[in-house]
Amino acid sequence: EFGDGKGKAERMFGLMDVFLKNDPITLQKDILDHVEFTVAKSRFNFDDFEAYQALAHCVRDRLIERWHDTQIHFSKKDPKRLYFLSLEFLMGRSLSNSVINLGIRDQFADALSQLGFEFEVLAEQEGDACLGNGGLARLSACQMDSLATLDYPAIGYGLRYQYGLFRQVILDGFQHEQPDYWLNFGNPWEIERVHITYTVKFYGTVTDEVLNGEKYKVWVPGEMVEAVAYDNPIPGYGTRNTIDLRLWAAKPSDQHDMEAYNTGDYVDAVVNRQRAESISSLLYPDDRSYQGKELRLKQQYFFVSASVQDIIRRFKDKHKNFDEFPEKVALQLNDTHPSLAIAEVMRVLLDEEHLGRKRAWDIVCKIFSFTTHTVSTDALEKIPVDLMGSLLPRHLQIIYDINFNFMEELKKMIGLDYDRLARMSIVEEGAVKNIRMANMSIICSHTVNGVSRLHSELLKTKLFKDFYELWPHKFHYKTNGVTQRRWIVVSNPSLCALISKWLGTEAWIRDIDLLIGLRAHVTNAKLHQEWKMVKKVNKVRLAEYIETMSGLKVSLDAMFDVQTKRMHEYKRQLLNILGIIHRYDCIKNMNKNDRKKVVPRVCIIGGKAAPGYEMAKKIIKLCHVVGEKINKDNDIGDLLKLVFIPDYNVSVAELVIPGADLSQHLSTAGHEASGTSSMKYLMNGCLLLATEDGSTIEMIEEIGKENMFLFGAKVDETAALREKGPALKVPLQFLRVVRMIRDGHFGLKDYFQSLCDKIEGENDYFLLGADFASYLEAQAAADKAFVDEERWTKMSILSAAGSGRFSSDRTIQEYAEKTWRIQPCRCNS
Ligand code: H53
Repeated sequence: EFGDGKGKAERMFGLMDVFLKNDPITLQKDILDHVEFTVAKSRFNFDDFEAYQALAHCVRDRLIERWHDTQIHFSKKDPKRLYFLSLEFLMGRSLSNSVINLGIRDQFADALSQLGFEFEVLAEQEGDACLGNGGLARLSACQMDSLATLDYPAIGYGLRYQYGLFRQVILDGFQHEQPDYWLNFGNPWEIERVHITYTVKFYGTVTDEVLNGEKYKVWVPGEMVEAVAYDNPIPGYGTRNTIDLRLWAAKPSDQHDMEAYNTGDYVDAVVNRQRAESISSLLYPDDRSYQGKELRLKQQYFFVSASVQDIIRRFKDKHKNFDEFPEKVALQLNDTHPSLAIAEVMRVLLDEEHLGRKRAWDIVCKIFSFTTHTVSTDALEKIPVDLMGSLLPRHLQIIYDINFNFMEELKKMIGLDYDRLARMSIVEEGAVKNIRMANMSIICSHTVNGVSRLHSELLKTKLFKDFYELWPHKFHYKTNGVTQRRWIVVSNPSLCALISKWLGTEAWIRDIDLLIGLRAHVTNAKLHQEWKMVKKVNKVRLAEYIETMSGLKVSLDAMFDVQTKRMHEYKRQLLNILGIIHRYDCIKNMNKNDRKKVVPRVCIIGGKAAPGYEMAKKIIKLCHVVGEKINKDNDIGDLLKLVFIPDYNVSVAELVIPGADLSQHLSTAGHEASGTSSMKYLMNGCLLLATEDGSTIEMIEEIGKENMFLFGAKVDETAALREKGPALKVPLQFLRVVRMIRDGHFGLKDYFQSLCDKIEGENDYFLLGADFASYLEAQAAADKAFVDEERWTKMSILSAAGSGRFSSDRTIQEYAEKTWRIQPCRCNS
């Protein structure tokens, strides 16, 4: 890192000001230079993909320039930094987002058009970086964008998986998973740092050693792997600040298996070296179920160990001792996946820095904050003690030690309430002993955040009740948010232009609260006309996509009704499909006159199912068989269509969300911690049909009940409904549609029986039957509103106008001020 004071680097930088220019001639030359020398194609002959590669490198150069400036600035100022640890970052594409945040999109578009290329066409060439599963992972990506934009000195740490989330391919209506080898054509958005490597240790034994009369533990590892840094610059909008997302890749260590070489087992030793790389080879595709897999634990420790070494190295560059560590370092645990960082910091401070237990523990308690994303006990991570002991023997000792001390303290506070002590212990006793990662995270963090107000209430009253009663001050929430840069500016340029025009400023792109200004024009006929036009443009784009993908032509006059998210029973895609069957059934039974009153719908469903999640996969298949029947029924025509959009990912979302009229968020109340896709739809002026769950409850406060279609049991009603069991009344329409599936109306009678079994009678844990009537009412209300164009447009404008609270800028600001206690550090040069 660069030195203090007026070093050579600073003087040179001062002379050069902005190093790379962005006038059309420079840009064209730079693009052609990259065609010729980076892509190694002739500048007289290159195709769209090669042009994209060259363009990406050109943008990368500019990112690197600002990234350097920012790092130098941070290093000089030495502010308290936030280290954001997450096993998943769902970044999607980078090109458009980068040029927009750098403020040079138009310059690039002009330069390209003079070369005979269209910016949008080239942007389409880029593949998605899918290093995450769903909501949690995309949230990390949105938060990185906000951290950069708000000038916070932050670094994200994660894993550079070679295989991202599987590609979903639909064959005959069934989901198949294909590997996503996303690095095939290189990745211009990362910088490989061959010199930034750390050794990560695994297995082995722990011995005692004496140094200067003091006893220390020494971990003698059985395996060592190198972590190599890959830096991904994240540009802020309207600022030079460009922060770092540092992802680690596993490489064999030179120290690896020296013994094997010495004993002459050369071939085996080389093969073993190769195995080391498997640590960062793939992203686990199940986003909620935890299986005690060794490779997964290895991934977690690998990225945590490399990150902690990097953080401590950076701190020691500037400081002689650890006194100021808590004033300079905030470590954020994105769920429990990185929670081994707690034991790792403890280990380094104890065994390597020799700080002594009291000081080490004191530091640990001041630097960690933890955000949990789940509402269910089943989703909490547990690591079998045997696995932990074999892979990380020293960490297991440290965890036991933390737990012992905690239990002793706890006994003093609550007495010998053994049940409660057992519930709160980090170690779960039972046939298999487990380490409860959430308990460890709560005990060792100064703050525990939920992701919506309701979520936080559930944490306090259910999931972590014991801890809340002990430490009420630790429990907080920061309602999730999404970045308007990606979800309006990049994905909906027409809406972006319209908003700026009507607000008379582009400042809302950094200051989302300004969106509220749209309310002042909500009855303006001119705005209505333009607003409808924007929606139309986006619907055309989506309709074209549907046609190229499935061959299905859809009517633009129909309501585009969308549900896109991971497939989960609790998210109740099944409720949507049952509703569609009901609608189909009704239309079939109508006379010609009544049919004229039907609001035509294009129902769109998209989302991936975890490969081992059978029920979710059956729902996908059901969606296809129902779609096939409806779409082929000429008698129905444009009144109803059902489309499944395969391989839903960030770039598909960018296309689908702006084109939606209505979006559905159907989780059984109390099951969605927050939900973030609803925020993206809302910002795009899409109306919500939703249960009162997660962050929707807060949306009601911003948008008003009258501008949404709400339905279903509330969170405090679900338990009573479940208790009713067989006595629970479900509407006849519900029984009828389930019967249609059971009777083979859509084929595959036997295959769907188990699906039907799960939603009938006592088995209907997610209360589809109980909520069905109210769901249909909400759907009818949506139909009614849709035919009143003026009312619908007004509701749409009010949805977007009221979405400001759901920007990740607001979330990040709250975290920065209340949890991490960090200050902006703007690089002005
Ligand atoms: O995290 C989102 C929430 C959403 C929640 C989701 C999530 C995952 O994506 C994966 C695992 C997990 O436990 C939770 O389901 O409600 O909006 C971001 O906080």
